[in-house]
Amino acid sequence: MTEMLHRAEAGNTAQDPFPVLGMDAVVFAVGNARQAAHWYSTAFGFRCVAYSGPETGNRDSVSYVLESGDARFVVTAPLHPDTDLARHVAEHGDGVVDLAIAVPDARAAYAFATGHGGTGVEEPVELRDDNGTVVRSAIATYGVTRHSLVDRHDYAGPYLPGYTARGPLAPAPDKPWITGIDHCVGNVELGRMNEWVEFYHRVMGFTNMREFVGDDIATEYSALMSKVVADGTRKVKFPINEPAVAKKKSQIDEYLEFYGGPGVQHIALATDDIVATVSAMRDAGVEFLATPDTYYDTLGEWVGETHVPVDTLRDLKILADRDEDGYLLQIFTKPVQDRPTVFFEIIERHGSQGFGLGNFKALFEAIEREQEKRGNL
Ligand code: TYF
Ligand code: FE
Repeated sequence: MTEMLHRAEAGNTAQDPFPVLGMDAVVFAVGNARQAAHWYSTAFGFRCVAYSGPETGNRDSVSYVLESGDARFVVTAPLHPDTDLARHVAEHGDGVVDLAIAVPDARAAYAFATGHGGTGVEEPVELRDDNGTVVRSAIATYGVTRHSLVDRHDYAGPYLPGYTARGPLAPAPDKPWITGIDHCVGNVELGRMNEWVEFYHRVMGFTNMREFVGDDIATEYSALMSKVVADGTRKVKFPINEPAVAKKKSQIDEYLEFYGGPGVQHIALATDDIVATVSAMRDAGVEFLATPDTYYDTLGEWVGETHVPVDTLRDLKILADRDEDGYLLQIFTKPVQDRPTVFFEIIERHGSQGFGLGNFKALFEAIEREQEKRGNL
């Protein structure tokens, strides 16, 4: 397993050219926002906090805003076929349209990004209501995905002007199952990963994190290459995958085919109690990838002790990995819509700031078993 560990130097964070505060929201375009909001409530334990739709003067779309800990999801659906949002859903299926980033200054962030070759998709605007002002701008990233740059320090409303407060759609758990967004992963076309890594360096001042999946591993069995970029404070982490030419059809190619191009592959959600969270999600009907029992037979030898007994990890099919900084526990859902595109990861970190490189073989074999069932391997 150690041959999988590639370590490179992290970037210098002394002078941050593009300060960020964290993820602001993950915005999903969906076919039916009401049902998506209900599902993220009952199956992921999110709590509805805000709404926009015809009742609030929005004639074209419906949006629900959901929160769990520091994580915010927005699910948005079109009301009419002749809109960009409707065409987006028709072409790509349900998926992520915006990885919105909270910044201290949305004008400065936009100026930096567009001044370094980024494509602006929304000039800085001031959005105002009785609750204050939000300043927002947006730049394009891979595929038809955007990064909104959101400064809400002068705003007290539930989300954005135009949204009205709305209570839970289902009883929310007392203690959130999900505490935040750990990382957001993009899939790009064959041979384009380094261009997108370079994009995040140049346009947003991000630097590489040390873990990556190189050529050698890719052709051996992972069928993908991967590098991770992050802001200077490591609050926003974006791994980028590209397919690799390997023995089998890459899971990344399957995604690109069904999504109709590059896009967000998975959102990793942080938890501080993965056993309770995964148990609750399983009880609610969320399907996770299965890890064979043999994985757990040797787990103790290379991961050592974690605070969760191996038998519990085995029962719930939770994966574990360790590096010199500590360990992490993680698990992956199956795709959460009809198309084999977006899925989620649940992750609990204890020191390790990695991404589970030690699990890539077991994980990719599990993904390939699902690909095979779909006839896409
Ligand atoms: O985000 C990561 O890098 C890990 C591993 O298709 C991973 O979660 C990488 C690629 C992939 C699935 C998981
Ligand atoms: Fe991940």
